[in-house]
Amino acid sequence: MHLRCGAFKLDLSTPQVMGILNVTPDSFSDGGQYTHNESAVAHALQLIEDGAAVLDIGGESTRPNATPVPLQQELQRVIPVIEALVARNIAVPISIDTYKPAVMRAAIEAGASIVNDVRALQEAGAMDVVAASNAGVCLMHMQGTPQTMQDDPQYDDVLLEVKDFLRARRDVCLAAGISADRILLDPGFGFGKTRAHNIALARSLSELLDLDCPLLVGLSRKSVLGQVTGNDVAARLYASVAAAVVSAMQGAHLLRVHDVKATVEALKVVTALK
Ligand code: 7PJ
Repeated sequence: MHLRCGAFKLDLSTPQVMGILNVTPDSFSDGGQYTHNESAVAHALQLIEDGAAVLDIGGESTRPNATPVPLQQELQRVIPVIEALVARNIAVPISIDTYKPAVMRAAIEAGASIVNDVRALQEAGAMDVVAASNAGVCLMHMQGTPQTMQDDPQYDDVLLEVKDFLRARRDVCLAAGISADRILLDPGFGFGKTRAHNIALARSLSELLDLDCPLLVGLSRKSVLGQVTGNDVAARLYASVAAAVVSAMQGAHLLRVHDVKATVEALKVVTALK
């Protein structure tokens, strides 16, 4: 199993880590710490040293009720960081966490190799931007929008509905000429899901392997882990590592995490003992 993305062929035969690099001032867990270009670059280099196989750069928080960021501001946040990292010839692909086609295009031009889209390329023009590039793409499931998604999410069968959505979006990508080895699929933990929905999905993650694309899982520091442990966001490291381990045991290929060093080490044990 591998992912083709830009100039990279990412080996996913063992579970790998995508390190989160937020350059938003209001991200819920490390908001405000990495808004300056220099400190964002320094953090990114640390994540690579800690073993991240991908860096995921985001300039707009998608937490529930987050305020949308205007296009120009999002560009100003993320593009200089991508350019600075590309100029340093880093050895890992850069992923851009955005749903805006103009940000996707600018990020790819600046050297990003993966588009991580919580709206699964449903924004007008987004599919065309990715299809016209050689970037990889992560298609994530979300019910509703970040403004309203946690109000009262409802499913008849959460696994079936998430799986049908991901299959349909994958098929639209294939029809647009984006080959299956450029596509990551993600059930979107916390995006329009209750605690019960998140847990049901986590338990049946392996069912998504039928879709024949590598799976990305983002559970790091998320509220479901707070609900399970009673810990607030600053104290969810152990829970996050446990969630990454369980996900990898069920077949997840890429774990999107804040705590790269701890997760990379835990995943080495998964790989050795599985
Ligand atoms: C995810 C994401 C996720 C993907 C965020 C947070 C909220 N992208 N972006 N999957 N979550 N693909 O990190 O808690 O789960 S932002």
